[in-house]
Amino acid sequence: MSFARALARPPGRTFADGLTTAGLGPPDLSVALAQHAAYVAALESSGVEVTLLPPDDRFPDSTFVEDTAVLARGLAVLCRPGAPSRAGEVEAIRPALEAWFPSPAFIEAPGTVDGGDVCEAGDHVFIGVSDRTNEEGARQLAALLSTRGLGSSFVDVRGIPGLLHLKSGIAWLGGQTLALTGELASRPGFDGWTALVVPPGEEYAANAVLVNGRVLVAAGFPRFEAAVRALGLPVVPLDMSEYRKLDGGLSCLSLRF
Ligand code: CIR
Repeated sequence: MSFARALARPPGRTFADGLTTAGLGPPDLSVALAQHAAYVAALESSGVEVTLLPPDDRFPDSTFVEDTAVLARGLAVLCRPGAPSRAGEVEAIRPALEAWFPSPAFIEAPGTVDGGDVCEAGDHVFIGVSDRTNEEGARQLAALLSTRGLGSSFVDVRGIPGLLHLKSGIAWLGGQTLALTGELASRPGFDGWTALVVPPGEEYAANAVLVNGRVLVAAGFPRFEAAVRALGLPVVPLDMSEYRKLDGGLSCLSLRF
């Protein structure tokens, strides 16, 4: 996917209070900040101009900016996060987004959408129905995307252990190729797509990001990394240990457009 810009927000001092199911212990803020800086540098060296927003201690999960909006083909949809503690993040990021998207659309109640449940794959968008994104929110989003010529389909990801959002288990790798965890690959909805199934034990690596011809991947998953390289795609491994402790991945840390 080709991106000129991205928004990102380093974690704030309350980061360790973020939502989590990972059971990996509390994150270390100074390590997280260093990992964030490396992530931003990787985007910049991939040709993306990154606007860094100030840390926002009011919202422990606010570094996961991806969940606040869906940006596609000049359209910005401000989300309605499924977790009550994250609701205020949308208003907090709205002015920064409006600098680029002056007339955003909105997900309206009772719909909920987390951006992490939305996977753009060329002309198609997969929308995960999860514990955070409900069917009403998914329907509203699909209608908005269709105004930009984007087709969409829903993938029910509820009940998959360890999978917070759709994009915790899927990445678009260009053309018709998707990286998919085994669990997700076995769900309906991917007919006609070529699946690169993430090796068992390396599921966390499925949350990779294709940026201007390179793939940002979480470091420490050698079989997945080799499989992506075998597709002819350059790989940029990034240490994500502290974000993983809060159920977060690479895609969550930026809004790309
Ligand atoms: C949460 O539970 O909302 C955060 N701790 C993690 C959000 C990760 N975001 C994403 O996968 N897009």
